[in-house]
Amino acid sequence: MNKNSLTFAAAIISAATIHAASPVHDRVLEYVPAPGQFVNTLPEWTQGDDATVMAEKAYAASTQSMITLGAYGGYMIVGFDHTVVNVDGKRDLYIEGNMHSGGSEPGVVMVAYDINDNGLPDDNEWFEIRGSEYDNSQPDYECTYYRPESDDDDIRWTDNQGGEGYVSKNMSHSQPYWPQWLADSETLVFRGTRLPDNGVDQSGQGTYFVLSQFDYGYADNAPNIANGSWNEDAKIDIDWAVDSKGNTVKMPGVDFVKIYTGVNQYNGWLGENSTEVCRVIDAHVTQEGSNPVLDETITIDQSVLDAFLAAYGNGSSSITDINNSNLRIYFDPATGCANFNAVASGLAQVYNQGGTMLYSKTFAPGDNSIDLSRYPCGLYLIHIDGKTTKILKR
Ligand SMILES: [Ca+2]
Ligand SMILES: [Ca+2]
Ligand SMILES: [Ca+2]
Ligand SMILES: [Ca+2]
Repeated sequence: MNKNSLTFAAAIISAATIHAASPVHDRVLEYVPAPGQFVNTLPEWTQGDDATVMAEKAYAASTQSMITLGAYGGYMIVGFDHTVVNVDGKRDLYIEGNMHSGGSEPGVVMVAYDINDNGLPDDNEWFEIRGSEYDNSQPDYECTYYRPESDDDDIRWTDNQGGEGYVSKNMSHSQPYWPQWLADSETLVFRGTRLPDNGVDQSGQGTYFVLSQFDYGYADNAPNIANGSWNEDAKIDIDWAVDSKGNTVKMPGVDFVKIYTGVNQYNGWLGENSTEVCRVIDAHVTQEGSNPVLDETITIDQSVLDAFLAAYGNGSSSITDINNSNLRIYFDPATGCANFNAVASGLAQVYNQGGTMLYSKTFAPGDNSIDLSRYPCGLYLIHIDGKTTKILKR
């Protein structure tokens, strides 16, 4: 059974238990900062702490004070004790940072719905939040940091765009900048979107940098509070989620949030641009502040969930590298058709498990349907241009 068929039963059980759901993230699944001047102090690493202990410390620090994500790419992944619902026309996630005027350090936000209900964010469950700088950003960016010979050395990085530089040690922070629980790794590699530089040297001499705020869609970018309330500019609308090609994805809600430092810039004595994160909060509350209260009257829109699962759910499968892109095929139980979107024309064939060909037809670029409505439920093999995947008719 999966959670999508258990919604009603779960609602009955949760009504009978004492604990109300919390709007604040209730765990940190991964904490992997890039090197930086607050790494090993926010939160503090002590001898013997491994990645599991540091994720627990990151949870405590993020809910009680703050954590650093270090330089470009450093990240954390959080989970909740409930699904944060995507409410139409409203921003759904409120992310606290330590932004003050002239000190924006934007973090890219990614969101995941636990499609396969395994309690973990799987690679194919993530979608990026398309913030205001999406079209000015470098996609598919990769940055590699090299462990220094000595803890006193600056930390060198290179990227996949021909760039290189250093995370420089400074006088104020003498501790190692390399995450000490990852001391066995010779390199740390981070991949994602690189946001445009937002630091401007007002002095012209590298002594006074102002880090300007982006319009919307990032963590640690806007002040937490505006006019005495949670700042709308520090909130994220799940409707901003896009797939890897930039197409809007209508998600029913979010079970996991990933935040990573999105700018790769060194700002004089301020040091590297590094995102800080505190609490990640379901914005649908009846009470804001330090003890927010979840609005439990808000529920997932079943039609949005059904459409999302039809497009991305368990019935879908994908074939990699057809005309240099992934081709996703999904079965729509309402029509009995297997649907896919092709970038070029080709040949589609369907076989049953006995090896009998049921269908063979050329297709055109764009949306295509293979009608399986007259065949029984079960597993089918689909060949697209000689490559094969399986699809489950339900
Ligand atoms: Ca929304
Ligand atoms: Ca999952
Ligand atoms: Ca910072
Ligand atoms: Ca900050």
